Amino acid sequence: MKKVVVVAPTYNEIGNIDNLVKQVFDQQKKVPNWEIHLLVVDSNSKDGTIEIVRKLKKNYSRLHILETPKEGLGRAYIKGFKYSEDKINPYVVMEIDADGQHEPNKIPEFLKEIEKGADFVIGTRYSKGGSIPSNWGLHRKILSVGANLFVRLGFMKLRLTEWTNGYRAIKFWLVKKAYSHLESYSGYVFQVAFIDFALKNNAVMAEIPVHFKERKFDKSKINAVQYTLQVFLYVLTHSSFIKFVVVGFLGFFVDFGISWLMIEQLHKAVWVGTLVSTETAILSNFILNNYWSFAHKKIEGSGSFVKSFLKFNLVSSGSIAIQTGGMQLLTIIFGRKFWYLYKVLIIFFVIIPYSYILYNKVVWKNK
Ligand SMILES: Nc1nc2c(ncn2[C@@H]2O[C@H](COP(=O)(O)OP(=O)(O)O)[C@@H](O)[C@H]2O)c(=O)[nH]1
Ligand SMILES: [Mg+2]
Repeated sequence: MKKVVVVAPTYNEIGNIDNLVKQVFDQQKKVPNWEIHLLVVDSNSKDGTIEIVRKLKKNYSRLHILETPKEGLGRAYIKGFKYSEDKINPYVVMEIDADGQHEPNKIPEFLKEIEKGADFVIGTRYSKGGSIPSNWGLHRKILSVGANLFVRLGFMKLRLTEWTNGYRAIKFWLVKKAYSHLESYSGYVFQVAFIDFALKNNAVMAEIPVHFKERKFDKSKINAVQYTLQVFLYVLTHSSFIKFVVVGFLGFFVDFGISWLMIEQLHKAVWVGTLVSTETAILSNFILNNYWSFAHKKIEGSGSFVKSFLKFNLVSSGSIAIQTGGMQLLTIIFGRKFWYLYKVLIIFFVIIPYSYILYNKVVWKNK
């Protein structure tokens, strides 16, 4: 029988923990081929949460307790995962909030997705069938929807609708692999870092819709300003897409700078200056993308490096052809007065998606 450890971090959840424990173990009868364990990771709650859990432990042999210092949600989870590995040896771990916002009766659905082949199942509030509390104020709704949308767009991974909710099931092989990455993220941003890591390691992702209920007791422990900042910084420093756009801009300056140098300063023929500058920009873009934007798919070894560089040249020639053709077409239709506007539109709506998709599908394919 496969073991699943449901890890529930708690910080002052005395009014909620009782229900959580009962409801989690109520799911056992629905999943006879799984052995459900619940690990409460308490970070030094001052309200007596842990005393309640200790009492409950007498009735539930698969209820476990880990006490940690208060070092943030991410740290509590990592410690919980390591404890599970040492003491329980699970096939899957789950993340769940202990405050009643995640309904434990969804646990069987998570496990079903795992059985169907997923490595990482996310409970999403933002697809059909999921929800956030309807009585939340407008600013809270905007913050929640906005943060998610920012991450989705920042990573250009639109097929995932949820990045921040902490109701998940993850196969343990992936957890072990992720330790060293996740250890740098002690707070709530750990949730975003975990999905990013899973995607970069080609994990099979799945989503199931969940309702995010109103908290039953006490209030959220999140520091919204600090959290928003951490998420923003994480995306900026880890998104291949954002790095790819930055490299594109740098390439523009390399191209322009060398052209200027060769044509204006060295008085070379325009075609020579253009040829040298374009090819230098293509080469520098390729290197920067390989070692920075797509570092997780890095091409190594001189043979494959040259082959990929040639493919990169082909994709780049394609974007020159698209730009030239597109500019010509728009000029014929609308006249030449707004040529710069056409250029900006073509770059944003055609060249950027075209290059990003082909870099991912042709040059830096998944390993
Ligand atoms: N162990 C531990 N649990 C935490 C910590 N911070 C928050 N939690 C728990 O994590 C869960 C989610 O926290 P919550 O404040 O409800 O976040 P929100 O639902 O995103 O507003 C709850 O069960 C909290 O008790 C922490 O530093 N350590
Ligand atoms: Mg909560």
